[in-house]
Amino acid sequence: PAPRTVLLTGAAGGLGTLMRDLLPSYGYELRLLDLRPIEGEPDAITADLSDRAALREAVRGVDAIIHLAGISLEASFDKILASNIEGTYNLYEAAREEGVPRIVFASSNHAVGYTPRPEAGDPLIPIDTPHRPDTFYGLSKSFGEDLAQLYWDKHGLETVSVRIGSCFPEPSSVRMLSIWMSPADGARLFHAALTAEDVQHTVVYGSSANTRLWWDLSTARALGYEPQDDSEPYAEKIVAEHGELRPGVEAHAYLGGHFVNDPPIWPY
Ligand code: NAI
Ligand code: 15L
Repeated sequence: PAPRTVLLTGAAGGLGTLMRDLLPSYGYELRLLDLRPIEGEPDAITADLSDRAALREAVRGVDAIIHLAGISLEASFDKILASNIEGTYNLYEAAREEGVPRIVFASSNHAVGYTPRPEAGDPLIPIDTPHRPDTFYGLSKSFGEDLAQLYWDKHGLETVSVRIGSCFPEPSSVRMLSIWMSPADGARLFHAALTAEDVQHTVVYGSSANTRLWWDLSTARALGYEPQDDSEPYAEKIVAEHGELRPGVEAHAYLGGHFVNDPPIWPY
């Protein structure tokens, strides 16, 4: 049966807020969880991913989980370890113990961030390109994808790992013209990931059908995802402001963009 009650972790965040607006129209009843309280949502669960008892209770009885909670940019290894690596493990354990059948995991393009971006005319980046994290943050997403594979192989817990590009109301850089996922397409993709049959562990790129797309959306489309948006209408203004991506500039050379060379707190 199609999932109805869905736990949304990271519900206070940017993407969580967008999805709280968009997913109910697909018929889901969302249970919300975040470290931070959410204004206007008195029933939201305020809990840290380190709190195993709270997670066990939070996942009890849901049909699926969309796991967005975690640090969403580069940070010290210790912080990434606690929130993204141990936190994601704690959530998977709670789901396994409570028999939740499926998780949609917010992976990131930064799991493969050191992959050179395709030049015009090059083939699209395939989904089975090797992990090449560009940060400790990206490394935690590579870990999450492997954890998801383990929980499928060992426990039969299904996951769709979505390597999200940039999901914001509008693209704001030249790189984002290639990897942007409109919020409406994000909701379409999460809906497909929740409802497709027999996903086992499927990894997909998460973006709109951008004219300047860098990666192969076929595994996402195989779930039933039909993207409706394209960043190209924003291109003229963004390119006029920033210029096209330039050869020889490190931050322009890889999928991960500036994450390869300017994490804000490097060196650790
Ligand atoms: P965000 O930083 O706005 O939201 C993350 C939320 O997780 C925050 O509300 C935060 O309080 C919560 N959180 C952090 N650590 C926690 C912990 N230990 N326990 C409980 N809650 C915790 O990030 P955003 O942009 O909403 O991203 C959501 C997810 O999607 C993240 O996992 C991020 O890595 C991933 N992602 C997002 C992309 C985007 O374009 N927005 C791109 C690629 C991946
Ligand atoms: C991510 O993984 C981040 O969570 C998001 O804030 C953006 O920086 C995005 O990647 C990106 O690559 O633009």
